[in-house]
Amino acid sequence: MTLVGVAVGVALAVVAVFIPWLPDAASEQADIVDSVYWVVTIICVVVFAVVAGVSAYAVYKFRAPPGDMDDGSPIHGHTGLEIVWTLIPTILVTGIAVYSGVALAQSEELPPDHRIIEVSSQQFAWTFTYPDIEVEGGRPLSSGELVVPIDQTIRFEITSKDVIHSFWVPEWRMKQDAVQGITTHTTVKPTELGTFPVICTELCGLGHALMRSRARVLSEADFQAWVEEQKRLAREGGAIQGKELFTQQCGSCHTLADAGTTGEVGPNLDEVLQGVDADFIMESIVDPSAEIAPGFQDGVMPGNYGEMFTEPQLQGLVEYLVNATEGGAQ
Ligand code: HEC
Ligand SMILES: [Cu+2]
Repeated sequence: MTLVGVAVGVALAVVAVFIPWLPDAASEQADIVDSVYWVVTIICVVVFAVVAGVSAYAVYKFRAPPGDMDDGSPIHGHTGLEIVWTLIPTILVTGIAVYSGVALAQSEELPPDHRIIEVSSQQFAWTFTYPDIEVEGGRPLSSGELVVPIDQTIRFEITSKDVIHSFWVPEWRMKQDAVQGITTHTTVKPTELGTFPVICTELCGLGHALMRSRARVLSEADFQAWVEEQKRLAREGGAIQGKELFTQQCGSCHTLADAGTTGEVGPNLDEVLQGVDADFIMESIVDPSAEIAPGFQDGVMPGNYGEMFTEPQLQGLVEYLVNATEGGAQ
């Protein structure tokens, strides 16, 4: 009976292992997490198969013949069996706990040359701040997309301005809640170049499904070039930079023909910005709660653009929106 169970278990485990269920593993942590995941999955599949196989066999083998209305024979337990089915799970569960603990400790190991990136979340946007990179005006570089160099360990310091969110890049595997009032952490060492989604994986309100950004993993040289470009943008502002900012930060919620964006969470800016002036646009960006566009809700548009963007960036954004909508009795 047990042999049948074991055979089914092995067959199912083979199926489980050879179908690519998981996203690519693009960080050192991903390999560690995946090992734990597969070891636990295989143990579960085998245990399930043994139990289900034995049960199914017993149901068939010991079924009552038609018309048999007798009671079953009285059974008083079996000490040997009971010891075995207590001992095996105890050993398995303890083993899994120790193995997971070691994996967790390994994945959070921080080499001395790690980089810190602050992840700030709010309904419904991510802001990534690089505390050791300074831009115009002495403020730290911050960005709506996460850009990191490859092969460098990053310690993410995660906070929330409102409800609980959760920071997750599936290809990196590490996932950490963002909770108002405390700073949580996670560690990732990206090992693959490319662009990956940043997802909020804690239901956080109306715009939860749109609370996405992207993580770009660049070579060290490209990363430095990106940093220089960000510094230049922060210094110069201007309508061209405004367009880029708009596409990156605002397009997921707003439709604007000139930028080719089609978001529908907020008002269609091609329509609502007709004939409004630059001051109104500036106020709408830095203080979206001051006036709520009819038919829309307060608290959906992020309220921190005033802190996130430099003055030249804000000016550039407004200038761009005025031009793009041909509104603006400047
Ligand atoms: C998460 C979705 C979201 C994002 C991201 C977002 N907005 Fe909004 N926006 C809204 C919503 C919803 C409203 C309507 C409620 C209000 O007026 O606050 C709005 C209102 C506005 C208005 C005022 C429209 C009017 O007629 O009152 C402007 C201008 C605007 N957004 C520009 C921007 C810009 C520029 C950005 C990027 C820096 C941006 N928004 C990012 C959702 C968003
Ligand atoms: Cu969220």
